[in-house]
Amino acid sequence: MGQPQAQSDGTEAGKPPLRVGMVGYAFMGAAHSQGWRTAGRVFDLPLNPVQAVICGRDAAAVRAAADRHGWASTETDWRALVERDDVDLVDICTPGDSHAEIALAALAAGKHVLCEKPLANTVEEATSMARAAEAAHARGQMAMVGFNYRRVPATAQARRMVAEGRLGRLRHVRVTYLQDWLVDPGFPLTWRLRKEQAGSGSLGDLGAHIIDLAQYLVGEPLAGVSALTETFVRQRPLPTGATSGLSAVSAAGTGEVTVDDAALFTARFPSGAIASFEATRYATGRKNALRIELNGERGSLAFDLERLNELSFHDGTEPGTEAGFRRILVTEADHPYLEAWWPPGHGLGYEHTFVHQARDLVHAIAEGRRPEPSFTDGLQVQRVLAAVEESAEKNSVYTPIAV
Ligand code: SOE
Repeated sequence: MGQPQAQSDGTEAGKPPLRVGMVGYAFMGAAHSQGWRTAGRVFDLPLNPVQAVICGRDAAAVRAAADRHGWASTETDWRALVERDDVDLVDICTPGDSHAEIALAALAAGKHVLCEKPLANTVEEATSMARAAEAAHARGQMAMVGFNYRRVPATAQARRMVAEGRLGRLRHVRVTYLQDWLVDPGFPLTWRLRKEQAGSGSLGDLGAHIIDLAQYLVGEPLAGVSALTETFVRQRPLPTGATSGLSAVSAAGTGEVTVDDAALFTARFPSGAIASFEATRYATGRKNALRIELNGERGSLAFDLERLNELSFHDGTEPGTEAGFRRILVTEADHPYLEAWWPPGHGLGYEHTFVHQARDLVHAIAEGRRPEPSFTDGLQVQRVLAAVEESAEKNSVYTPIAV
């Protein structure tokens, strides 16, 4: 671990603060809270993240969230949070239908912004957000999208290896993101199943992650897609309002599911690699199985989020009699993000991706550097999501990604 001088609240003395205001306190709010709480305690950061205020509409619930996750104060109206003088950065952890409004207000109020994925519910919203963010970058305000899987040490190590040419020219990219929390048709109609709130279903929720991750690993944006989507269960019980993580309680009555349950598409990268993507919440037994494999002329790499401290690497330049996939344990101090953590072999988990995300954003802000993924990167993912929907509507017609 790093050796900063700790104060009684565990953060570092003598550094300028970065006062964070978070909107939303459910699953992603809890995950981002971990990130803000831990980043400055583990990494030697140029700014000291301070959990200034958390916002939610239910006063009692947001107070409980503040106590649980270490926030100093609460608000029940995000507009009040955005206007506060003691907030430098607004972290948006709400459903997609409020991302654009909050982000635009925060940027207009002079704040830095971190926004959960997908950036928005439509290309139109994402375009206005990217425009505002680019103008804000020029004023020294930074805006980043929360594609946290770039921050798994193993995926960052995979990016390094691709960039170093260890795989040579890429031919295939194979990506799946499989969950199963909708298999039960009695699972209630929560916000993730409503187009007006979530924008799309498994496509925006899971597909956005794998689109971003694949483009990040390959190092270029997708050129076009041919897609299929399906909604398997079209009516679901209405929820009572009580939700926790991905679970919820149902009440009497049913409502219509207005998003996709599964999305499949093939795609082309401009450099010639072809790709397949699959996102679903109906892969019985698969809880959070994000898997990616890259096959190049010189080698192959594979990653599985359920074994996130590992990479599989086949070095195609080794003699055939000795070659094969070997496991790289990504826990060495020289691996990305691991200089500040535990000795080799003492692995990390899901929550550490949010710590690394906070770390990277703090550095970008302090160094006046445009963070990655920027809102412009988020807009590009949004265009891929739109092209997938358009292609699926036209029975898999190849649909180029708009630029
Ligand atoms: C639900 O499918 C979910 O929580 C996503 O919303 C997250 O982005 C993903 O990381 C885990 O699964």
